[in-house]
Amino acid sequence: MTAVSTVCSGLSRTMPPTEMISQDCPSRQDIQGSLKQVQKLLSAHEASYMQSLRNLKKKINLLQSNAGKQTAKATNSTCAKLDAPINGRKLGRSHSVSHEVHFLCDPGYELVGSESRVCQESLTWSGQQPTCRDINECAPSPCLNGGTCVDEVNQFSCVCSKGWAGATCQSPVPTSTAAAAATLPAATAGPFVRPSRCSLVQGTTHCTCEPGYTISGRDSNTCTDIDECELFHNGQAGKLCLHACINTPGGYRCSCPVGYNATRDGRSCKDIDECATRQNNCTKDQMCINTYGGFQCVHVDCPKIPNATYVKTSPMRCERNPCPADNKACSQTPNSFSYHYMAVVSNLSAPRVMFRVSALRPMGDTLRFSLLGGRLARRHFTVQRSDRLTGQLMLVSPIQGPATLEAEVEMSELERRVQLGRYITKITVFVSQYEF
Ligand SMILES: [Ca+2]
Ligand SMILES: [Ca+2]
Repeated sequence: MTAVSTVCSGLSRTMPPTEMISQDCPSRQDIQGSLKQVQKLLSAHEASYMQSLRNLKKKINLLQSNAGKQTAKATNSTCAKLDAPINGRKLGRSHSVSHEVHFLCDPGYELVGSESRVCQESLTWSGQQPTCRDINECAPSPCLNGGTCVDEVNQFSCVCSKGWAGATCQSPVPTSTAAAAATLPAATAGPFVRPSRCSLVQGTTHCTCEPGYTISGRDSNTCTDIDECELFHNGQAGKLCLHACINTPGGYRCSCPVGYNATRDGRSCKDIDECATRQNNCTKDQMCINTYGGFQCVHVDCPKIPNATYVKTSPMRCERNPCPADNKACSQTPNSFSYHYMAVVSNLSAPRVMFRVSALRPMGDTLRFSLLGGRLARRHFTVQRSDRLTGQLMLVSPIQGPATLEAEVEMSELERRVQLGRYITKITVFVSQYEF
């Protein structure tokens, strides 16, 4: 009855005073009608309340079972211990489910097999155990004039055939059977041309040159410099220098672009790590990212998005402040933004995995991974799922440097197709000008 009286007085209260005079309290029929409406309203409320309760119960059950699984995992959910490859290293100590280990080889060795392996839910490792294979420095056939190449760790040596000497068997050996020596005057001057040394042996003249020179043409009195750069330029033997070759009188040398140092063998170039050696001008609030041939100073500013505010929780991460209750616009904005920077060389072969995004403690029944970002990112990248909790950013076509590309991977959590959370990972890829 209280409901009825409330309806009656409620009606009276909202009536303008002029109408109150002309209208009495509602009839019995009106009251019954109103009562039915209130009952309907109540049962609708009751149903929705019960539904919320059921949903809440389900979520609590889900959380409980997840927590249970995690305690179970914590006790015995590690993959078998992995060893570092011989002549290499293993990065990452955790052998728990969804953790990753990475493998590196010592200088002079190259990795064969999986660069990284993930401990899967089945308690087995993904991929293949890698090995470190000695890089074959003899592959470009560096020994000249029939010399035999001997591959050593991080270098090579040449066993020269008879009559040749030098690091790459580039120099003819003067004949030792000289009976009498006579030096003839040089026909032409200049550092690339030298007089030959001729000896008279049993009535025949034999002429030889200094290392790095050779007798060209019919004039046995003149030695000309061997242009090693030209000789190896397009030959099947491969390139003498990783970058530029400079011919010098009696030899050659390799040069590297700015930002690289020559390696010990003088033929390759190694990036200078400006970030580790303080050869950078990044300010205090910037981070130095070493790139091939250079470096980048980066600074993360949290995004400004309507209806939400973000705060930096680490130099590379912004998290959303809690949304006010019932603010749907806020709850649909991303929960967090993470920033990652990568340096790669130009023309890196594809397909390959560039980056992985994993959910540690996912909510809801479904995880979805997708690639956001512009046309350029879509031309070179795609996002794939690698296991239930992990999405990976794949390079699908090689990138010609120099270039800077940005890709955004979105991970969303859903429960019965309703979005619970969104997490954005922004990956910036610095591509070098050269393929090293
Ligand atoms: Ca030369
Ligand atoms: Ca660098």
